[in-house]
Amino acid sequence: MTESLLIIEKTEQVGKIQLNRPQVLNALNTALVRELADVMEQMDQDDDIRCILLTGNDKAFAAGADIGEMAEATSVDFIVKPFFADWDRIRKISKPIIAAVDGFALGGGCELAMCCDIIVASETARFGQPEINLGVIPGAGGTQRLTRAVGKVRAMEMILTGKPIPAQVALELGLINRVVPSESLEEEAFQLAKEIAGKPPLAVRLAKQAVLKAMDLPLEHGLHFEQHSFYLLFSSDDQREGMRAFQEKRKPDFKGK
Ligand code: CO8
Repeated sequence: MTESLLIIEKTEQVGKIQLNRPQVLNALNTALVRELADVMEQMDQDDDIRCILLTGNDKAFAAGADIGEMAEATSVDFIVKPFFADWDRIRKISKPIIAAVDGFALGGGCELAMCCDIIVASETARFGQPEINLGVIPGAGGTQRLTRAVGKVRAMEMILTGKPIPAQVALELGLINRVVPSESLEEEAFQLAKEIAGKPPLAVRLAKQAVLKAMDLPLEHGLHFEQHSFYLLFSSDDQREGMRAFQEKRKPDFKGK
């Protein structure tokens, strides 16, 4: 029997997805990325899930795209088979995604972590874009997202040398949110996911979209998007509930409506 590429669990409104190709350090082959996009889209539609948590194992979050699968590919293969279509599906998930990274997050693994909205890493996690050593460059957003996250000169060094950086440096550069001991990674990331899952879902969704807009829109357009999203939330029940609960000094009960 073939083992599942993903291990899926749903707990307290958090949808947990664990990459599961440990024998190849969770190398991201086409089948795995396809399944990941499928599961994330299902979770995006599932009202019982309000935050997604993506993890690997203690050796690797993911050590990149599957080199075995790519080694003999031609440019035409990349045009004909939509290799990046599933990455685009992941990019469009509207619920927040937290990456819990232990071990290697290299190449496509680092790019996958950067597709997530928040990155919690263990002390032993390592982030890098080593594609240069294989005669290629990052292809799933690495040159763009890494540069936006850490700035031109740092991204340039990482991408041109291919050398990974330890979690603590990634934290100092603003690539990740926090570094925790390996043994508490899962719990810390889950608690953060649970905290976000407790927030009003519509506001969470629009906040995620608005922050992502800041990455690629000029300020004027980004502000416009933010203001319209702000107005829109005043037609939600959760806005009434949130503000009334504040006035009545009680805990709000958000329904996502
Ligand atoms: N692809 C396929 N197999 C891999 C990969 C990978 N990316 N990484 C590790 N493996 C396999 C190894 O071949 C090995 O298999 P086997 O036991 O059968 O020989 C097993 O995983 C364990 O790996 P190692 O023995 O090498 O473990 P080490 O602890 O000695 O080294 C490293 C760990 C440093 C992470 C090392 O495995 C390594 O350098 N891996 C490759 C990292 C890399 O270059 N990643 C970038 C890949 S290219 C990419 O990601 C482009 C993304 C573009 C977007 C994708 C669109 C499709």
